[in-house]
Amino acid sequence: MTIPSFVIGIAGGTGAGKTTVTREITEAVSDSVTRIPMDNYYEDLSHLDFEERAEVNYDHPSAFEWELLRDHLDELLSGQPIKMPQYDFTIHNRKDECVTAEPTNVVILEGILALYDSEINEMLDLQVYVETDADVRILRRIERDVVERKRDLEGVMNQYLSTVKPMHEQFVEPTKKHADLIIPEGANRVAVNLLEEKVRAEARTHPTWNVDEELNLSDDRPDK
Ligand code: UZR
Ligand code: MG
Repeated sequence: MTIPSFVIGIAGGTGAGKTTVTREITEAVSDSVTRIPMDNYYEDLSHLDFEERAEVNYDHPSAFEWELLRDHLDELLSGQPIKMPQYDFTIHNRKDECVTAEPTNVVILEGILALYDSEINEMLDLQVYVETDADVRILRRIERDVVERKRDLEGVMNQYLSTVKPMHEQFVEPTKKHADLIIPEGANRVAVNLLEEKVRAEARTHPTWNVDEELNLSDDRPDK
């Protein structure tokens, strides 16, 4: 059983580069990292129809199922596997199937509000905020939503002005004060490399691995 030794929260506005930073700092040791994208913890909206779901404010804290997220983090931290929901952006809802996530040395919670909840903040060993200018973020958001998520440009613009931007200012940006580390621009090489080194080191400190190593060392001791 693995008890995670290092839990990182990565927050920041939409399009800031959270997912990219997470991918880059975990690539080399992905087997030892459990990634928890916060999108998977949007409330189950199956009781609404598609049009109603499209109107939901997904940038407000109330859109998330915090209770489940806290429980799942708790379970991982006590060495239990979780059944993580999966989210489908094209239908604005959870998929039917869940994915089992096993606890590993390093756990990374990634999402716009990863540093929002005080109980979750207490579970985090390192709080990171990815800070990227709003103009860069909206350009990336347009590209992602129009190209990858097949939304129309006007809809993306309306949503940005009506909810994404005000919610960012009200709820996301203020969480920066909880951050231990602020990464200026997701692509900041130096910051990403430093963080990657830290993740690598933590990924190697497997409790079982340490025990094995100690046993090997003790074999070599002359007094044994
Ligand atoms: P990231 N989001 C959607 O566009 N559709 C959904 O069904 C659920 C979420 C968006 C959400 C938020 N806002 O800005 C963004 N809206 O996903 C967060 N509107 O994801 O951090 O990857 O940009
Ligand atoms: Mg992302």
